[in-house]
Amino acid sequence: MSIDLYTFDTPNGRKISVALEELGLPYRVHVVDITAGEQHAPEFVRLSPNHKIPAILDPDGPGGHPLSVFESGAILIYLAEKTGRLLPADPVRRIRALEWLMWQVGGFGPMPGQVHHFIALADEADRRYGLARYSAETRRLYGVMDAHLAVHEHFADEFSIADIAVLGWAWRHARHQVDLADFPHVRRWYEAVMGRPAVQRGFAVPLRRR
Ligand SMILES: N[C@@H](CCC(=O)N[C@@H](CS)C(=O)NCC(=O)O)C(=O)O
Repeated sequence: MSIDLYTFDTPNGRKISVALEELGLPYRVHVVDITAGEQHAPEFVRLSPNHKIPAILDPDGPGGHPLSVFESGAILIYLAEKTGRLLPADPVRRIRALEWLMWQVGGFGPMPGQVHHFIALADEADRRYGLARYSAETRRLYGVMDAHLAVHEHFADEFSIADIAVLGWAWRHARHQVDLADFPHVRRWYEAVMGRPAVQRGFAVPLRRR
């Protein structure tokens, strides 16, 4: 049975279409147009009480019962555990993947997300402080990634849900005004994971109605 994916064409939304493609799980997309306020519709809030995409509904959850999941990090863990893939079973390798997954959800998402917000403000006085603060922190996070990827092929020991989580936001590097030429190890990793056929399918699936 297909998993119902409630999402939109955004960094957090793309993580899940990429993961579903990588895992080869059948799914149906339900576009939740957050620019039109559809994240506040009562039927969506029943799945995602934080009023944010993405969310999934798995009709074939544990015990054969339907299960809904919100928060992209939780969805990635759920899908990895459902399939036994993209999250190592070995406790040390598993925690390495979870560290970077949490790092993304807690930092490399909220920080570039603030850059996207402040950069769009028309008023220069409103824009200046927020853009300076969040751009600096976003660049610092790229530096953290670059140092890690200088000595690791992937975020964990192998391609995992941590790579997918980070990729959702690295995909928007131009929008938060980061030139990957400044972070050569991030660029090497980015080009490699973007070259994966399933990743390309996950970014190509239409997540907007128009
Ligand atoms: N921590 C959440 C963040 C989700 C999130 O921020 N989603 C954004 C789109 S990328 C959203 O739904 N925004 C709509 C709104 O804030 O009203 C996750 O990782 O799933």
